Amino acid sequence: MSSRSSGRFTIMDAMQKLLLIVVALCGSLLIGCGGGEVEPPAAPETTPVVTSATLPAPAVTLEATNTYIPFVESEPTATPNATPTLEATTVPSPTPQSPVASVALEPVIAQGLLQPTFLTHAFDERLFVTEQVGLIRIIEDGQLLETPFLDITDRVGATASEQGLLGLAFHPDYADEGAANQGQFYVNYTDFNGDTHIARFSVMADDPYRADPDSEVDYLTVDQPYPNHNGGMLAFGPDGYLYAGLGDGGSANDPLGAGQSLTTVLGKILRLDVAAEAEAYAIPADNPFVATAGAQPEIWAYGVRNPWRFSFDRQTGDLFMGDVGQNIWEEVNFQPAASAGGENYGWNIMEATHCFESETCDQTGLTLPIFEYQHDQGCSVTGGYIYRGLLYPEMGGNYFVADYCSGIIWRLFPQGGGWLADVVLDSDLIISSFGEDVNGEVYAISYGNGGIYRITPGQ
Ligand SMILES: [Ca+2]
Ligand SMILES: [Ca+2]
Repeated sequence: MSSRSSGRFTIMDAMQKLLLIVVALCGSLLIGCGGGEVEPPAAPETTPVVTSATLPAPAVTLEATNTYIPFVESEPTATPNATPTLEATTVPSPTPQSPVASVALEPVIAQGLLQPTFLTHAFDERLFVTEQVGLIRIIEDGQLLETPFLDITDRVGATASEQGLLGLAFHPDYADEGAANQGQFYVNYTDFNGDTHIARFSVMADDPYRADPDSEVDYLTVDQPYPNHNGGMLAFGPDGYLYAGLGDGGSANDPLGAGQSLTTVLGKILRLDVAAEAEAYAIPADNPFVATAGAQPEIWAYGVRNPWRFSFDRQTGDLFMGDVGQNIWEEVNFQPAASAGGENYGWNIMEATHCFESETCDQTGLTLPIFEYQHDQGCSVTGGYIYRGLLYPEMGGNYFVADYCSGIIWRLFPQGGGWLADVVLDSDLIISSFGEDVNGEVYAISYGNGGIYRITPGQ
């Protein structure tokens, strides 16, 4: 397949990349990385911080990046990689094919979206893309349709870089004629107060290209003490429950102690039964903390800082979760499909595999990541997908993850009880998210220039 390589790296390319990095660091969708924290004035801070006053408005970002022509270059396959392979306690099954050495990005649309944050499907060939301001757009046959699928800009607040319409999941029965949840989908957005909403909407009965903005059923509202670390991911697990990621509330260092506290839903992965009742969610009886006094029964796993993007392996049901680190380390976590929940992913005792701001720490009971990288390779991890698509069988079993600031894409592959991690592309995109279509093809979402790119094998 064609890559986006445009030949030699030129001064113009270098300048474009520098511009992109500056834009990325100065106020676009920064998912909780240390240098981009949007801090309240009174919050204690130990790290260099870009204050909200210095952040340009989103429109500035858009202008700056709309003129950008993406340059994506395949990595030489022989490039050595300094990233260590971390030992994992579990290796997913079945054993996949082989690790890919490089990937390329093939544009589906090269521009046109406004600050896209996520991509998914509704069990047909169309791609559904969220825009941060509060729109869901449809791409059909390579064309971005003009009329939005959903417009809730009247209730979505996106004044800070990590706010807005952040997540979307179609109910597994969305396309099932006569099912109770037919035509229903779920979104995660922040409102004008910055508070999180997980809400359900319904498609119009007579138009599969339009959803009804008045159909909202607000399932869960979560007070957000700080503008950043709002999580945002929604995904249905193989058990049919809706999983939602919530960050630690924000600021820096987890001032609320949310990650390690079971009394708050902040800093958690939640698991909700949205099918049992018509107008509210129910708590699955086997959620791990339903019998724990004082614990929020929605909690599935805890100890996360900002689990911006996670995904279920559509073949095995295993969970991969990127958790955005603070100043030094970014991480990817793995949860086997057989997990009963209750994992403690470590924050803020640890940042990835390192004791946080301490020489030593008690690691008892913590689940450590399968992959980490340092901030010399980026600033904010964008968790992706394990490839199970049809077009490129040679990519089967490879998990792709990126860094938001650097545009680097890594591939993880199980090997020898651990995970082989290598850079497979150093792109110039600001990758806000990955997405998966109905056939399992994987896409990179370019926040900066509003494009969607299919991941293909490299050359
Ligand atoms: Ca927050
Ligand atoms: Ca962790």
